[in-house]
Amino acid sequence: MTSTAAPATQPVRDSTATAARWYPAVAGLAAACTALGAGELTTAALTVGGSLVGDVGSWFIDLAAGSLKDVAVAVFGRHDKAALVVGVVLTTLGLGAGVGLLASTRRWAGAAGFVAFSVVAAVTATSADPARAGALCAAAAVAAVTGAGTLHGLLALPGRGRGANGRGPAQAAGPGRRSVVVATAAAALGAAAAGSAVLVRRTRTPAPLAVDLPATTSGTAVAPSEPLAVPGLSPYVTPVDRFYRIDTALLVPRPDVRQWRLTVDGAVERPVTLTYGDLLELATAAEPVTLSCVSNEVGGDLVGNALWQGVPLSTLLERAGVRPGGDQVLGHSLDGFTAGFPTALALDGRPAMVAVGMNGEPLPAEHGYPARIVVAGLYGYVSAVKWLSRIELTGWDDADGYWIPRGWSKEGPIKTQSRIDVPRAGDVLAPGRVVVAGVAWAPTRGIRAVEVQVDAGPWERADVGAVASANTWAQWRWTWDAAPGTHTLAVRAVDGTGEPQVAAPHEPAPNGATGLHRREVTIRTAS
Ligand SMILES: Nc1nc2c(c(=O)[nH]1)N[C@H]1C(S)=C(S)[C@@H](COP(=O)(O)O)O[C@H]1N2
Ligand SMILES: [Mo]
Repeated sequence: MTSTAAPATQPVRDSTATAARWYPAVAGLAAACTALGAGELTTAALTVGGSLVGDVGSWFIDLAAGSLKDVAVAVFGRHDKAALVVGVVLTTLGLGAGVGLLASTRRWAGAAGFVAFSVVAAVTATSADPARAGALCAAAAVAAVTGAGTLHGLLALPGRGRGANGRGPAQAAGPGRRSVVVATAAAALGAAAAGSAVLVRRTRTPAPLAVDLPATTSGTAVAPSEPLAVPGLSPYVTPVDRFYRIDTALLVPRPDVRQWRLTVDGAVERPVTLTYGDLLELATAAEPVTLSCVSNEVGGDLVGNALWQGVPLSTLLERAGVRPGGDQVLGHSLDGFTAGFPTALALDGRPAMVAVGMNGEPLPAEHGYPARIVVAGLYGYVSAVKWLSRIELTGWDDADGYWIPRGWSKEGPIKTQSRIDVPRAGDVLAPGRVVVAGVAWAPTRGIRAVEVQVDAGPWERADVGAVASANTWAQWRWTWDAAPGTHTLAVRAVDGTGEPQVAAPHEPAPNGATGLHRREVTIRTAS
């Protein structure tokens, strides 16, 4: 084969020069890798469950939560959290590359860059997780020293200043192949350290205690009567693995329950402190309660019904003795989240408890292990504190929960809502008998009636399934004699007080969406 390539010398010199230009960026990136790894390993060694990267991410969540008002309660649901961690890591690597480039002309810039970056990381992480301030600052310092040292070493490698082949003139200033190999090794070492940190964290994380929930002696059993069974219809009790999850926690808190305590304090006669064992012993009440997120859109799935087992708040408040002025129950989470609601609602007879069980099992980590608050009829953001550590009694105006200064209403009663589960949007179905089914909820008020409308036709009564109590959603079903064409189905509910669901559309902010759920389906022409 005949080569038409240009003489080799010119391109080689060019690529050497390019490599020389980019080598400091590669070195900076590698140094950032070692800094990240060292920082993670340090937090993993010094704390249970801590992470420098995680807490920088948490700081970002708190920042974003204040500015993205419309979506913020829901936005940090699932995948976004992984994306956030990746974002923090990529930003760090990018900044590292930048510091490397700066340091190639001004040596001091390497150390200065890593120190400045670590100070920012320490400050932001500590503001998100003040309880771990010492460990986070130590980790940031270790990261700074490691990063600056690695960068300095990589930029000073003897291979630098000689051609890639080791024979070129010094002016070509390409990095030695060895430098690139060493930089790659440093990056790999950093990645390995970060990986080990994950393992260390996992081994240091205490496993949940294997406990049996006590037998329940009060409360409401889930209705034994047969629920509506329609393929695609939400089951009356939502299985734990299908229950929505919403919280601001980047890393799920996993406390050691042997050390964990719940305190009830503030405006009380006698502050009370309970261990997990104390709480389990008292947790003999069970109630099915439908929980919903204020960010749930009309037709959305941020709602679920579970059987919660726990200690009635009334029991705990009685023990502590609420003083005059203690008219807000403010729950505090281990991760700093707070939510508050009127004390009167904890004592008006509705299910309001510190729950330790969900659907007959101890609470899963994602849903608040070891204990959380559940109050029937209130959106989660004003009540359902997970990873509960403290119940503080305060004056109504003396403290606000996490979401209140971020633009959401101080009070959050759940609005009456209904949803079509089947048919699915866009379904193409045969004409004739079509089962339309879904759920409707108005916790504490209950559902009196559900009606379905096809196009601009009359509102038709649906069958409403049996419920265990007015605090849960109800399944509903309606049989439609469907004619060919494209049709829009709509649903509306009437609550137990006779009040119809609000039909006017409104976005979730600031206190819950309203509007009717509609679905467009196509019915085939009979063949
Ligand atoms: N610690 C903590 N508890 C929290 C939250 C949170 O961000 N942190 N979010 C609340 C919100 S907005 C809702 S809707 C419910 C959701 O509970 P779930 O994830 O068990 O469904 O938890 C509430 N409890
Ligand atoms: Mo929520």
